[in-house]
Amino acid sequence: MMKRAQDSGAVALHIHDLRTWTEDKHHVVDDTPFGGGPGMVMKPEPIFAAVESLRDDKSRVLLMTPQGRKFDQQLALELCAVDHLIVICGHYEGIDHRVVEHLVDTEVSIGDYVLTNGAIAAVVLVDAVVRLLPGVLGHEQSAADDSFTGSLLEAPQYTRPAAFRSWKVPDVLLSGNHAEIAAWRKKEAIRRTRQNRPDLLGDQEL
Ligand code: JFB
Repeated sequence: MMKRAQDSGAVALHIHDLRTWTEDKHHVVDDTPFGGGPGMVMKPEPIFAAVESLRDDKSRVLLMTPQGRKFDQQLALELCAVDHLIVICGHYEGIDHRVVEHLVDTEVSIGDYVLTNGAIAAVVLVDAVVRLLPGVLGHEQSAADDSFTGSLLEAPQYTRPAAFRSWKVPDVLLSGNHAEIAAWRKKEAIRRTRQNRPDLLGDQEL
């Protein structure tokens, strides 16, 4: 998807090594934390130099961090309308907080689990945003139909064969009755959402 999006001109992706913006012989980007504690913290100077050399007035600066705003489809839709995203991917235990306070527009977390570095999270964010760009998916209706754009999970899907190891595809899907199929899908979507993601149904808790 990313390759085709780039080839079609829908998006350009550039990956930068922060060490490019260091001035010391060993290209050091981290240091020990003030006040003590385990691990290393990313120094502010290379990050400020990198972002200030890359940004323009249409840029939005994101920082991948476990402390960020939870990434969801709503944020993906918001970000796909931005001309230029700069995604800072940290490593180590953390990042000098002056970066957060004076450089970053939005701190983003892809979920409540702990990764080893921000680049893994950035791949997830970029994938979710790029597939929303005009012309990337090809079949334009699907992005709008997806789970989470509405408030229900998608209904189960089946393809041939109609019987596999004695497990049969629901008769209604073979009936050709489009109104009945739509009603069945809605019922199954609600069932699945109640089972796997009751939080999406809100207070009614069906
Ligand atoms: C993102 C990261 C680390 C501090 C740092 C940079 N959902 C997510 N979980 N973990 C990350 C994330 C996002 N987005 C994440 C950037 C960095 C984790 N680390 C490692 C681990 C624990 N505490 C460094």
